[in-house]
Amino acid sequence: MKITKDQIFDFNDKNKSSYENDFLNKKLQSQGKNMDEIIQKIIDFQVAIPSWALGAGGTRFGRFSFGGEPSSLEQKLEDIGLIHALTKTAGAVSLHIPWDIPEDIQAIKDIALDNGILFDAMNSNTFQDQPNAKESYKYGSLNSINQASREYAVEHNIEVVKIGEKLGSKSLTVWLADGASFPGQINFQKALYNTEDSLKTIYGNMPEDWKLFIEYKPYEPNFYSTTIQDWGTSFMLANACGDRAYTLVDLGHHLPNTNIEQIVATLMMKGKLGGFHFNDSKYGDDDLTVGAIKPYNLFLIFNELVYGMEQNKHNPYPAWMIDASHNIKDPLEDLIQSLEAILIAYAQALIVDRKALEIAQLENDTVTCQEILQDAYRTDVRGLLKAARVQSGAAIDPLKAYRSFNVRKELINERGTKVVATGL
Ligand code: LRH
Ligand code: MN
Ligand code: MN
Repeated sequence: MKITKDQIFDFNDKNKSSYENDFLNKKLQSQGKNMDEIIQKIIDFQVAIPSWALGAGGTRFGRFSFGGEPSSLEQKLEDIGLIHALTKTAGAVSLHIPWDIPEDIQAIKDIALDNGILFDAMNSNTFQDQPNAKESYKYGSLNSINQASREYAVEHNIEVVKIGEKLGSKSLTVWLADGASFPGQINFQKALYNTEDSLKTIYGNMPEDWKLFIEYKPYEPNFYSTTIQDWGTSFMLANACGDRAYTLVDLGHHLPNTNIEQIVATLMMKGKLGGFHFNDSKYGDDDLTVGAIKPYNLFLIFNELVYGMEQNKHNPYPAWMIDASHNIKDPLEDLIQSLEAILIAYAQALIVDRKALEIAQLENDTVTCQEILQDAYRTDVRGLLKAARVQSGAAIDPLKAYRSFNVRKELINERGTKVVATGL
């Protein structure tokens, strides 16, 4: 299935009555802000869709298929193409190898090009043993005490970079499940030493224009210790690797109540925030729809991201990706909801009156500081998103358009009801 420009145009024509930005425009002008520049920033914001989020996810207790899910990489790219046609915000894919090994590279590149999709960071996978694996990752991969497993994991990462090079990707994300489930199981220092050594080898084998993103996570699947458990460990490893190695923040990878916005600020000040995985959580790494649980928190994080993007020019423009998955919603609708939440938080952060905030901070006027942030957060910015969408050729209301075009029904007609998607 493909959504045409004409379909979007007709939809927007029928739904155009629904936005009005005059009041907000006046308010922004009084702060010396240009609304058109803000709208352009919203248009420019592109978020990669991971290849593993397009089928219904599951838990270790079960998985409930949705019907019409993609069963090949080609179909996954087509699904991202649908989301991108509706939103014009999903112009990139992040591949997980070996879940999505492209067999015919040129064919994959052609489909991506046809759908306006770029290849963002490649993800390696050393947390599962694949059929016919020569070495096992049962007791770790890059951190392993077993040299053969370590080398096997390093080789896999180098292989992933080679595939990425053919596709036009420019970065590798490494997330390691490596750790221990019981005290005494591993030697912390040796595990960290091996991890650093392995990452340096991977880094040394990357092309000079590639970046390495090191993702951290406090627990799961290991429940006693994880070798790269927090941003500090990731930051330290990135520094050990070199200038093109960075920390990657996944919103779900923090212990409850961690101040993620402060982590973002710290990393950006040091020029080391490379990548970002969006999701939301109530308990752990729940991978829920972005903004579904803690939207104010998401806004506070974006507030630091926007500040960092303006102030810390030595920090590269971060690679954005949605890393969400669950087992009850239509995955495409869920991704559209996530994109909406991301853009809302971004737009709210863009309209923060930064000059007034700086003055209030200088005067130690805590109440005004809080008022300024909450004023932005409490502003309905959905009209800005709609204006951005009309300009970029996206559907003014992507979710409504998705339903009115009967996308899921069409996909089920094309692909059937019983499809097994690859991935988590
Ligand atoms: C680990 C993680 C990481 C993986 C993805 C499937 O929890 O966030 O980014 O690649 O999930
Ligand atoms: Mn992640
Ligand atoms: Mn995760």
